[in-house]
Amino acid sequence: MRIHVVNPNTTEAMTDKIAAAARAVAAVGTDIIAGQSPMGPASIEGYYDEALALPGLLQAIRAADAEGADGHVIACFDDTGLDAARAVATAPVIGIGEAAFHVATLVADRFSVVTTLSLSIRPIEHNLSRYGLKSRCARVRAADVPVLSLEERNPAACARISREIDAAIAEEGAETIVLGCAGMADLAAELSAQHGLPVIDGVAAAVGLMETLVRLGHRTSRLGAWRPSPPKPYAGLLADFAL
Ligand code: 5HY
Repeated sequence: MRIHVVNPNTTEAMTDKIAAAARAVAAVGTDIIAGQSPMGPASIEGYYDEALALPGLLQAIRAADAEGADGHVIACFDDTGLDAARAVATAPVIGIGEAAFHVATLVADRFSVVTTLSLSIRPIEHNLSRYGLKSRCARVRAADVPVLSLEERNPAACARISREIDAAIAEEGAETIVLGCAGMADLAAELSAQHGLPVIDGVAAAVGLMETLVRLGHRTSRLGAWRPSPPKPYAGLLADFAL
């Protein structure tokens, strides 16, 4: 099977890190097709970045879909454009946030999320509510590390994330931790060993779940809102995005 893993931001170093995390868990026979948005923000922190990451992300997903991808993984923790992507892609689509939450609930009754900036907390909380998982999340915390500070190995950023994990265990009794950024994908194993609890990376979780979806032959249902919009003209810069 061919799984398209797309980074909705435009930073190549993050795309490389995401691709490595996906390939590290992919089963034999699974090809990871790693890609990134051809336009938009270098990182996604908050609603404005998220909104302007959408055209490039959807363009990348429609292109990979036309090339026969068996599934799409959106590798940004706020599940950028997940509904729109599910509406237009013929193959199933999973966001790394949603995937990590579901995996967390399989190994713990309550989990905490450690994300980057406080700006990212509310979008993640909204997603938890939308997915019906708010009651299983003890708290969404921010380590106050910008996304792009995670491009390369950054001991100071790792130390801040680790401190938030200690606080999550001590203050809200977190039984497992979900890492709230694709840029943290390479930290899960060492943080889990260091803190003695499951630490979940969404990229790995999404690849595992997508392999199961494809193996079971499940695709996005077209009976609800996850179906293409009726064709109509688009004007201006987005003229080429008309369906
Ligand atoms: C991410 N932003 O996973 C999110 C994290 C965040 O560019 N990749 C990004 O802070 O929302």
